[in-house]
Amino acid sequence: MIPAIDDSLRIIELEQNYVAHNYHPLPVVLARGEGVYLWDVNGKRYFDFLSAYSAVNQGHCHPRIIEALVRQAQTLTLTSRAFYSDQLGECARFVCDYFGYDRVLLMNTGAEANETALKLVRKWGYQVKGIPPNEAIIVAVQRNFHGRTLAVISASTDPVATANFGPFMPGYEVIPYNDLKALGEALKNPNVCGFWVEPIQGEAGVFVPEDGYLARAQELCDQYGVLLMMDEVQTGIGRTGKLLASDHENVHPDILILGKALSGGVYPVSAVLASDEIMLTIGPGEHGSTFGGNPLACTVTMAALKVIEEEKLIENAARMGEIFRQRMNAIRSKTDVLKAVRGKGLLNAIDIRETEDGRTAWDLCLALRDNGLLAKPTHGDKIRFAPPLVITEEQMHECCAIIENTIIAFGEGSNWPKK
Ligand code: IF1
Repeated sequence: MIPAIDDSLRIIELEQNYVAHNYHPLPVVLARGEGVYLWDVNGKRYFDFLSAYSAVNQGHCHPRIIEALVRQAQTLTLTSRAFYSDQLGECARFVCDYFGYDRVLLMNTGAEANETALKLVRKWGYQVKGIPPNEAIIVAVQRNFHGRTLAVISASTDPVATANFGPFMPGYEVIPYNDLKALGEALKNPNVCGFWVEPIQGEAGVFVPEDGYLARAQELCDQYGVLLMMDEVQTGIGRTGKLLASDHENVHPDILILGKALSGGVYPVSAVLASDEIMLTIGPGEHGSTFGGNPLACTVTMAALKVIEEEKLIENAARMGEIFRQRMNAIRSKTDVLKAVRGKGLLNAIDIRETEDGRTAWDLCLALRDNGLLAKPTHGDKIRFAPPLVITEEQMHECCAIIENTIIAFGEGSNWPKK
């Protein structure tokens, strides 16, 4: 049923008036989701090509995950870690077997999981590698994104993320991404305990490093006795057409950082996985969280990971991603709007040329919205395309047609000089 009056403007105004202005949302007010679809308050249906920044890989309101959530919510939600719960051990074993690690530490958000990894790698650096007290260095890369907390943004090179939030945490060395020579140099410092990196840089605009970068980085880390800390919060759980993006190069990170789709976007669950040698450097009272590893999180996580496997979402992401990039590349000859197409699996981005009359990627996203597809621009000229991994081939072709038609119409009237 379509309501008589469009409530969107009132709802947007409410947010404007009462919510901190820490986001700039696309003007669409969503009220319901199912699989690849979202509906706004007026009942208009959209394809979701953001998936809540890759958290909803299993699709919106997946019935199996929601069933697990409701069942556990009616049984036991939170005990704190002061006591044992009947879900945590089982979930931990399931997650460790699933990803091939000895131990897991469960937290809630991606930023917290990264914070956890930072503490863990320092602890290991002092206790196992023998770095002198307070001298530990973590190597990070330019244009990284690992979340919003102070320790995390202390390694950021994005002025928007850092301006007026100092003083920052010391102990980082920041090197260029996709630069093995710089990495080899940085790791020579004996006080380096960890190399902290995303296998594909999401926030930077889906920047895929050269083939072999991750595998060679792992070799260098092994050579210098440094832990490879892989942030797969955005790239993990099938998104790139493998369980982990690291799997494209058969890399097994020393510390694996997960979040988002670990719970199918149903509940905040994040995790750090590592070997006994690394994880057991942290003892009772040294790290934790009231909600981390709670029974609800555990039940939801197991259900969400089973869906990935049972519905073969990894294979589907690989196949649908091929279709998407092939079709997007094919229209580059028909329009000057599309400057570049990048990505792996269903983590993709395009770069947009601003039109002569000054319309940008933001305006293109508004047009896509009007045509029934939701995506978000970033860094002015980039648009990320990351639908839920449950998208069917037929839906993917329908979506590609929407994107192609919208892009071609967008460029009409503009007469760029030929490159
Ligand atoms: C926002 C991007 C996506 C992440 C990686 C940790 C976190 C994230 C690799 C933190 C979070 C988000 C959150 C988001 C925008 C966003 C994002 F644009 F920044 F790149 F996904 F596309 N590591 N990514 O990508 O996880 O604490 O948020 O649970 O709104 O800030 P979190």
